[in-house]
Amino acid sequence: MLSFKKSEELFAEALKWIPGGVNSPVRAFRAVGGTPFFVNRAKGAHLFDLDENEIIDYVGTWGPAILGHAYPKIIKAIQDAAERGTSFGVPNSLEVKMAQIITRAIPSVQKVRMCNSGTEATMSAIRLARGYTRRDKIIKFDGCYHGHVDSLLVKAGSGALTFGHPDSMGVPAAFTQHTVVVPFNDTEAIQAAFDANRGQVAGIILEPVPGNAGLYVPKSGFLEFLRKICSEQGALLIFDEVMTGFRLGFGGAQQRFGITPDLTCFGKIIGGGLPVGAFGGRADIMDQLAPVGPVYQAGTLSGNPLAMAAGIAALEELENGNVYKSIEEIGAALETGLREAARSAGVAVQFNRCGSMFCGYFTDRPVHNLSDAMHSDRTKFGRYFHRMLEQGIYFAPSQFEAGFISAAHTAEDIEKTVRAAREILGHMN
Ligand code: HOZ
Repeated sequence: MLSFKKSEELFAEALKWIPGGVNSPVRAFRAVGGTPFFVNRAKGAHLFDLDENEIIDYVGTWGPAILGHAYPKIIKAIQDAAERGTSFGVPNSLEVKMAQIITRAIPSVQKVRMCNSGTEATMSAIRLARGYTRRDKIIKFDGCYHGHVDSLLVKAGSGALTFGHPDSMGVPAAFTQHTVVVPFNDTEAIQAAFDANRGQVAGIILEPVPGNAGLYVPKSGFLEFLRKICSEQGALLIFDEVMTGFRLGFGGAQQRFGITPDLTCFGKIIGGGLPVGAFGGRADIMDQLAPVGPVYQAGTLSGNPLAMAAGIAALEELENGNVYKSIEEIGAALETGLREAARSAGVAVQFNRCGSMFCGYFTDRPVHNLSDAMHSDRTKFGRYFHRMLEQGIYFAPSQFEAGFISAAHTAEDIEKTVRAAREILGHMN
């Protein structure tokens, strides 16, 4: 059983100077109790904390680390770029190269604008959709999380849901009056939302595979329905692929499900672990952005050379390597092992997986949307989380987050994880 003594001491210190001791709420372990560990270094699929514990990591810095931590080609690219300067505030050639890779990978993206986080990407895409359509209403799904954008912090997932504040204080009601929230996988609710807001809907924004209330997948025909109704109603279909982009395949969820959105938001993997975001789509829509068009969007560090270099190194590796086949296989092995561990222990678990993203819910009912996810026994999840961590296995510290597999996870990592789960679940009922 691992001890986290040094981390506990440092967290006590952090609490004095940083709100909640963390720079992003989901890191604080509040949903599962206890205190977070501090990472000293990371390599491949493993984290090494202050106490020198070696921990198998299924969070992967919340998505970016698809190749594993400290990937040599990414580190080298960052070092080389840093030698030439860390920020210019004028165009650099890496921005063009990044745009070429993204547009080649994702045919729906004809032009792309870089920014600095997924939040900036979704915020800007929403503004652009409103500017392009000259309409105000946005439809979103409960449990989907699109960063901490004012107008989208309504029935949101991730930390907002984990801490019981899916509607944040500090967001004036006027800022969310144009946000219409519907349940995921519910075509009737969407039809009703369009009927009630005829000619006013600028777009629908969604995570095509929602990964911020755990993980559930779109039912057959659901994404096709969204595409069709948006086209019929003159609204834009906006895919938030901050998590799924370049993860569920080189072409993201849109390639996996064969759907063409009008706009797509990116982040995480395209920065190779450095802060980044991007949004792109049809050229006629993107050309509404300043300086060409009337929709303003900007950023001092947008297209930052270090983030571009790291992201390009990651994307080139993904484009040329065997990563997607390998993480699909690792994901399948983890799913088979954990399902079997739960079954033999007699613990009801719904294991949802899409490629290298997964979530186990402690419930006997299938999970297709937020209200299903809410049936999970979160006390059980918390116990399971801590027992696994004590064995050196780190899942996201909340029932309402997805797990991530990287190409660096080995068969040995999976075996160790399944063995620990079998033992722990066996003592859970
Ligand atoms: N999208 C991540 C959570 N699902 C972000 C992590 C964070 O909020 O720190």
